[in-house]
Amino acid sequence: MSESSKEFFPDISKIEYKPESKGDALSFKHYNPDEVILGKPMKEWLKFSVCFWHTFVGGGGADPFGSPTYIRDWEGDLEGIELAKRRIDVAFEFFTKLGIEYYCFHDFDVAPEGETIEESHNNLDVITDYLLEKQKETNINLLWATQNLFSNPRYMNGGMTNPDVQVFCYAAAQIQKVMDINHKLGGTNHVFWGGREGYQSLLNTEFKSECDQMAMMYKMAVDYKKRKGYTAQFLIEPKPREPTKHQYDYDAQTTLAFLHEYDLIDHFQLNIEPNHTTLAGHEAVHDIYVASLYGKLGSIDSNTGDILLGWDTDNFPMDLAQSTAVMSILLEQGGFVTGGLNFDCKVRRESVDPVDLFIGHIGAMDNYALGLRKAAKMKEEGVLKSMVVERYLSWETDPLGTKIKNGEASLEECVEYAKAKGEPKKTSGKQELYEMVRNQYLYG
Ligand code: XLS
Ligand code: NI
Ligand code: NI
Repeated sequence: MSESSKEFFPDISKIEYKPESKGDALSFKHYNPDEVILGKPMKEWLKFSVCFWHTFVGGGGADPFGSPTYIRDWEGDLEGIELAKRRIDVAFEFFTKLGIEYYCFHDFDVAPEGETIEESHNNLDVITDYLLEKQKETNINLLWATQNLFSNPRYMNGGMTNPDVQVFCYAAAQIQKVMDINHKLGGTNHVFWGGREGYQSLLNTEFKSECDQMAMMYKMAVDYKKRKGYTAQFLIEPKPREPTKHQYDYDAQTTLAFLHEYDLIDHFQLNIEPNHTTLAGHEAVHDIYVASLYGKLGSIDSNTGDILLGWDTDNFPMDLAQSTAVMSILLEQGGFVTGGLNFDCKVRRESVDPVDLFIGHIGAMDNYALGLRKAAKMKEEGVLKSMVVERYLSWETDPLGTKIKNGEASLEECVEYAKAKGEPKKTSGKQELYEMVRNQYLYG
């Protein structure tokens, strides 16, 4: 039964846009959902989503060195399905008060895993009936669902890439069920994140067989989707390591190469998480940029790492330079089609108050809204863009440049050209100038 009448954050009302309200943590200074920026309301450019796992399940702030630091009073002594429903009630109040219209989950974030596949499926059926009711009541929708193929000990050696076919088939049962419930809930994407799809030691690993297995699972999922007439967009979320030492979906370029290799490229897009990108040794927006350039940026797990900690710390994205860079890429590609900005973030273990959950999201939403405003101004004025165009101009103005690009030139022609022209002049890359101009937009 829905307990919708019960309020879990009685002291917090709907978060409003109050640009003048300095010092008030519970209002937006920059996020004005219906304000139109470059032809679209802010909420459409941003398509914010809350992740269920860090915000309503989590480990109470536990880390490898310490026990949980907080408990959520609303959980009381509840267990099983009752606890699951309570968390959903709290979550929908939270989404509504924040004005966030999408959410995401792993299968066993929202429903308890049973002793058998049948029992788990039954729990998911009960819970998704409940979620559907909530979605209808609030008009808050599912951005994506995914299967947890990493927490249960059975997956310690991988899910899709497990050496044991029995485990592979168990993973298939979860993937199929998530496809079914995602369809039932109208989810627009289905995410695959391979935390244990990789290896700890090459000594005991058949690398190529494992990648072949993963591709086969994807092919079967694509086939099932087609037969069922499902439409959710498949997304792979790259991450180079953690928990496994090496994960096969290392980064955007590696994942795209995998999809091409196995002829799956037309069926998938990418879900990019900046904290994974930095873990791969790239700067935070690198994978978002690469995915977008190849027409494969489906969705973003918006978060940020801590430069000194290095791991997937899932901090709320509060950095304006990063949000502006992300929004510049999104403006360039015309926004999201099926995806959005999902906050795959958790409050710090020291942030023990329930209100901190609101503050984390509000701060990050505002940071993205301001990033959108800055990026829109940069795009409209086109200063940085024209500097880059200028830098590559020879490829347009020199007839040989166009010929090479069109694949019509030979190596001999290039050599002749080099000889005729002699030593090229050194052209400054002007990085400092680019940084200065960018800063004028960010802080000017
Ligand atoms: C873990 C991932 C995970 C995915 C969904 O690092 O970010 O949370 O988003 O399985
Ligand atoms: Ni993620
Ligand atoms: Ni992550």
